[in-house]
Amino acid sequence: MSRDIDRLTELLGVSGRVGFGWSPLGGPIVRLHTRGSTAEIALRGAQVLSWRPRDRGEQLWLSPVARLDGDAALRGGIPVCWPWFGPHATDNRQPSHGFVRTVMWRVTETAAESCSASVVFALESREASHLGWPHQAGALLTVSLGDGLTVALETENSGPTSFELTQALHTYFSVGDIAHVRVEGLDERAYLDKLDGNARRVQHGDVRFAQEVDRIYDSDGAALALTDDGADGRRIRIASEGSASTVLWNPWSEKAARLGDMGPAGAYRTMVCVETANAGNDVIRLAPGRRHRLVATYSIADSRTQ
Ligand code: TA6
Repeated sequence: MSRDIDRLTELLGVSGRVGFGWSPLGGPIVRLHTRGSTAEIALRGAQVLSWRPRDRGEQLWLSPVARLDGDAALRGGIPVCWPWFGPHATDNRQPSHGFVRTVMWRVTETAAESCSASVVFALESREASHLGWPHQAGALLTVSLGDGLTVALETENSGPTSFELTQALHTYFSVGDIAHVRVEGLDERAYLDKLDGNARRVQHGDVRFAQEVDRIYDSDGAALALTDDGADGRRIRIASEGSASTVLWNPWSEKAARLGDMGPAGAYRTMVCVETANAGNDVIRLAPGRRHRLVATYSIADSRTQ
């Protein structure tokens, strides 16, 4: 693999801006650098593992037991759930959240501009689906690092039949303590409560976390903000394109213990998932030759008013 890294560096590296290397988690990664900000993305799953904006610490959460060389999807960062979200609708042999989190994506492009650095990963469904998927599609994942971080997942239906696409950029944010965390922008929005048979409810005010939360909100492209009052009011703005739903998830203590890869007891208190998605009733029906882009853009707000 070191020869592959050398070759990627030769073909696609940009000195001081786009580098390739080996993560201590056990797999190849791309490192992006722009004006003091950095990001790291694993080739396995095209999974963002780290985002450190200039003069700020790590914004993403990684399980303390995260590995890139295991069989399971790495818990943390920004997993790519594609071409379905959650359990497969009809085939329980299929993996949850699709089949692209544990396969190597190809790096096809890199770029370094004055204010940004980016990398493009590509994958064809026929390369990745081990249990078979009755459609053909190509996926492109573009990560762009500037003052913020933008992740775009583009799907093209390259086959002869239409299919229903559900997906998510399943982002794990690092927080001081879940008890002091709020998600703003979903007031009066309806949501499906996955912990209560997908009961349909309405959100009142900011979303706070005092127990397991697993909800699919009809966010309809609303601008959101994750505020961590326990970490000097750190506030991350979350913008989206091509998404009408947002998933909020914290497993809390019992589910975290059952998952087995969340790390030590209490680790769940230091994370929250805010997932830019097409999930629940937000299903994309993609005709042959058509494309869809799902985009999440994260930026640090310097004050509570931004
Ligand atoms: O997005 C929330 C969710 O669907 C939860 O129900 C939980 O399953 C979580 O994703 C993690 O899924 P994973 O397959 O990564 O364990």
